[in-house]
Amino acid sequence: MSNFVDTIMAHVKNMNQAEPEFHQAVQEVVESLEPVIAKHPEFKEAKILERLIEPERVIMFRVPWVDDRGNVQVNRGFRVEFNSALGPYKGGLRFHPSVNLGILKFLGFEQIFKNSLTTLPLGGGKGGSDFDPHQKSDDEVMRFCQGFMSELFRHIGPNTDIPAGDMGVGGREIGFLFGQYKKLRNAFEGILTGKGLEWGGSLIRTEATGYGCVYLAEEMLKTQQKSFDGLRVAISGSGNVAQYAAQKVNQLGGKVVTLSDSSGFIVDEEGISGERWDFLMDLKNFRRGRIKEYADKFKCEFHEGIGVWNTKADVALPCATQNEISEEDAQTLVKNGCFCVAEGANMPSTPEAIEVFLNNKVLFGPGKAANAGGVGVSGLEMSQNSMRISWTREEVDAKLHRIMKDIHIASITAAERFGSPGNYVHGANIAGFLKVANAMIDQGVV
Ligand code: NDP
Ligand code: 2IT
Repeated sequence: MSNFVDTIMAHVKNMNQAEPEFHQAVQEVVESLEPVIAKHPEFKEAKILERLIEPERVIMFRVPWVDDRGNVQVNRGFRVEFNSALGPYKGGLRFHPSVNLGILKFLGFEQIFKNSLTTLPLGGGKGGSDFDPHQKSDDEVMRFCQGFMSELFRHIGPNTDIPAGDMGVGGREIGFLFGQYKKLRNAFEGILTGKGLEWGGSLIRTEATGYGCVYLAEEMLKTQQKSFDGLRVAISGSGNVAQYAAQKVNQLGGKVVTLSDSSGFIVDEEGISGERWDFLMDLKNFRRGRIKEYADKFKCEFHEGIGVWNTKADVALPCATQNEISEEDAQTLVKNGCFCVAEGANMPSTPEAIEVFLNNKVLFGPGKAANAGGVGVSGLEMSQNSMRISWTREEVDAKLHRIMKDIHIASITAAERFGSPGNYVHGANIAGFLKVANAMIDQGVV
């Protein structure tokens, strides 16, 4: 490691102890930025990196609520308002028992660069709670969301901070959160994205992250004169991102052979499409069941625990959670012939896994580029809310496609310009950073 990276990382680790995911996210960006800082002494002088790694504001709060048995429960709520150089804070809310400040700081930090890559005027933020929506009734989820918003509403606004969904926060939760905000503020405002289509949501927002991930992978494949047609695709997760990544792969002629959840994974050699995909949608979005039920219904393989990456595939789309692809998983994927990986999830590959992919010339699209379609269409939802109009499905999909193609070009161009052609990790980090850094310089020391 160089002196520059060493110095920054020593500072980050000292100031943010016990936040390993945050350290990991910062380290990757700082390593990518070495050649940029060498060429731009003005960034060093203005202490851009030191300022970027410090959130502008962190809000932590108590969320008490009452469960169905009448017992009082207490969870912790967070909103990390990381950087507003390019626009109001923007990023999802995650409800998962693993949520803590370090996880939300890694997500908020990455969001700054991802949002910059979309080309839309969006700052970066993230929030959530250690509340676990699994096995909760709709009423319990509603009471929790109302409790959560009873504090969050003071901190957000259509020009200040606009949260959205992430793990454990989908259409149901966004509805409950929106209802409570409206009641408290007595204002119908676009303060959340991913809203219902009848009350301010955008067409294609539900599909956007999964579709965008496949569009980015398609662009990477094109650089090698390949397409999805006839390819075997392994996908992890079976939530929002995985579902629509699978649908888009099917539409482009690929075959999705795996999906997973936190209990295990399925391998379906018939391909997860048609009535099988419809069954999955009902299972996960309405019955809220386990992936094993899919295997029971269609008589395919189910394996408990992790191991989804042992499935032979040409393309891997990790769409579950952080650090789900270990070095060994990456080696197995490469050994089995995988030549393209696009991260639907945030930071699903460990640094060691990324090294394996890059050393083996795998087309590797990092999350900041590959999953930016979700927040991209969130930005489009905000525009439609401000103009009080709704674009058609075709219009939004075309804009999403354009955003993903532009992210591909911006990443390739920045990688080339700063000495690592073909490295989308460096390219995405650098392209995302440059706009934010220049905006921070323009806006002075604030
Ligand atoms: P969902 O909650 O809809 O789905 C998450 C899926 O991942 C579920 O199938 C879940 O299984 C599985 N999962 C979670 N933790 C683990 C684990 N430790 N091991 C195995 N499987 C696990 O979330 P999303 O689909 O929205 O999000 C998935 C990823 O995509 C996250 O990294 C998120 O940050 C990222 N992302 C999401 C965007 C969005 O618009 N929603 C935008 C950009 C990125 P189970 O139900 O059993 O917990
Ligand atoms: O990680 C992400 O980009 C998201 N969860 C979506 C954020 C958003 O504001 O749509």
